[in-house]
Amino acid sequence: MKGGELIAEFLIKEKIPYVFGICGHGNVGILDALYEVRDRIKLVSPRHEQVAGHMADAYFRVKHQPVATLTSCGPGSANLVMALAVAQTDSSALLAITAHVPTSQFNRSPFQELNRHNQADFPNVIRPVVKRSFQPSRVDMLPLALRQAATTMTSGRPGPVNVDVPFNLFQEEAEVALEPSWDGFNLRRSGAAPEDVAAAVDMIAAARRPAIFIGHGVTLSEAGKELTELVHRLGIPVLSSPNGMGCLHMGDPLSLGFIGRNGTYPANQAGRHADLVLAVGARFDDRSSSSWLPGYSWNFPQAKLIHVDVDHAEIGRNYAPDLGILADARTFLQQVLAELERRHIEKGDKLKPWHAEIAAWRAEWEAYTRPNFEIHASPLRPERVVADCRAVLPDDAIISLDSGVHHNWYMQFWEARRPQTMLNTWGFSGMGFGPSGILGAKLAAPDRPCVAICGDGGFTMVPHVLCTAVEYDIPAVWVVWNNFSWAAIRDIQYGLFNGRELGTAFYQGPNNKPYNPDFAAWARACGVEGITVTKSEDFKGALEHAVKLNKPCLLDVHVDANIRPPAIGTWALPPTPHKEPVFGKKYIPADAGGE
Ligand SMILES: Cc1ncc(C[n+]2csc(CCOP(=O)(O)OP(=O)(O)O)c2C)c(N)n1
Ligand SMILES: [Mg+2]
Repeated sequence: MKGGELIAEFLIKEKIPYVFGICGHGNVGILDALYEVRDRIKLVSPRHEQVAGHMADAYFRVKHQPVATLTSCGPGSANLVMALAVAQTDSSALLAITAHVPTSQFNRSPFQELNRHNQADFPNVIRPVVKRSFQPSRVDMLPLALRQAATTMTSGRPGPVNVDVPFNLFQEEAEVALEPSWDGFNLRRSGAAPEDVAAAVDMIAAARRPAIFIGHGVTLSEAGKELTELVHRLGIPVLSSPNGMGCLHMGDPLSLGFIGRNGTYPANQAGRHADLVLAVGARFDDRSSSSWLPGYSWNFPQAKLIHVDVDHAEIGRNYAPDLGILADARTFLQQVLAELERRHIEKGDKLKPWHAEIAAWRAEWEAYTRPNFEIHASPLRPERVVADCRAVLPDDAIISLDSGVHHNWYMQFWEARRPQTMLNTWGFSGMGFGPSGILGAKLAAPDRPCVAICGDGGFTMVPHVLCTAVEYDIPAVWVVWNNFSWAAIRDIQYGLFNGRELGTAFYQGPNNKPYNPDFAAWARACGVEGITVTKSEDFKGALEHAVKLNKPCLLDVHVDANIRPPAIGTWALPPTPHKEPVFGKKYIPADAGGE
């Protein structure tokens, strides 16, 4: 069998229905093998390798089944780095097959070989952004490499894995057979030690102001049901990082939303005042911890911390836990539920004062924010875009967000109602993920509305996603949040550097007239329906139309750049002084020496 045929057979056997990739001289050998199996594996070729990577990443996040990317040697694969970084930092699995120069040409500096330090050195280019890279150099090395790659990407904490294949392997033949299939995702789950479960339940039962903090680990582990059961059984409020959103229905009275500068007031208050935090599959990064400044979002070590994760490296990375537990989120929650049952621990009245405090924070937050959701304006108020998306989109609709201030608004106000419905580039915040990922999401969930909400800047980085949607008939919707600026960065610049601005907005001409392309016309040029929305009264209907259309559609929505999301915690870039919250005061307990 030729190596290319073996790889194609592997993809079929492992039920990988899609390869997202772009051709190059390095991978024509395997394209020919994919031609043979084109009825069973569909090749989708976007116009940029970064898009291919984000599509595969989003496909996994929606379906929890990995797909593959295919890129050529040198520049084609170099274009993939960004997408791998996004997948790596958000623990998303994809199989990146990269092609390389023939082994007989290693170290001769053929076209596109990077070899200053080591032959065919692409695996070193991507080392920090993959879980593992494999470089088989003979056809008979492929079966093992493929099985190990597949197992690595989906076991433990998932992540992107690379198989780098020299050109000749696609064409050379050997007596080879595939190794047994890998187990698949989420099949081997680790549990906590019984004494850790008992200790965790002791701490939970003793707490008077407990809070649960969830992250992507809960989503990846598909532990929404167990989480909801625990939360309802004991009445513990939940704070969520963006990639954990929807594991608990965010309309639930115990769902307080995101914590940190762009979080909600009730979430930050609960974090500041909690006496016990149970963190599950969450990692206390700077944005969900107000850059670890005590009293802004969390109050460790005054609060006790139980930190549960499948990855040792995340347990206690930023806050030393009182109890660190290495376990799969769902298994751990099942163990806790069983222990509660065994000890007959129920909700009781002891959390009533805590619930009353939370209800009061909620009411303050509602009174502060709600009126802005009712205001109609041109350009649109950001709140209206969020509210109308929520009103129009069904609970199972998928939204993908990009990096930017539009994302901050969704972190603070989006109400995800199901797991795996809100896709965020959280760890790396790579612009391009939102508008590209939605194509992969739609292929993973063809019967559900899939809407990208992305900045005008971010969309302009990958506008060719429209061509791919047309070529492959992928009816995704893009809401371009058009504020004529790199607004997230413009606002940081304004805030930290006395209102001076350079390089953070789009202008034309000597008078700095705001500039952007006509996005709707651009869409039409690609064969996509494009609608410009300049006033809030028109947005809801336009979105309804776009979702019903069942064809790709772009809405160019002019949003007011000068209305900023209320900062609740803080975010620090030392040594520059950080800003204080605009609403509510940070809480420093008396024994920490006052404010
Ligand atoms: C590829 C990439 N380049 C630069 C950045 C830094 N960055 C973060 S947000 C942002 C501005 C985003 O502008 P836009 O897409 O218009 O979104 P807005 O903030 O206006 O909502 C930039 C440049 C990034 N995260 N990713
Ligand atoms: Mg913008």
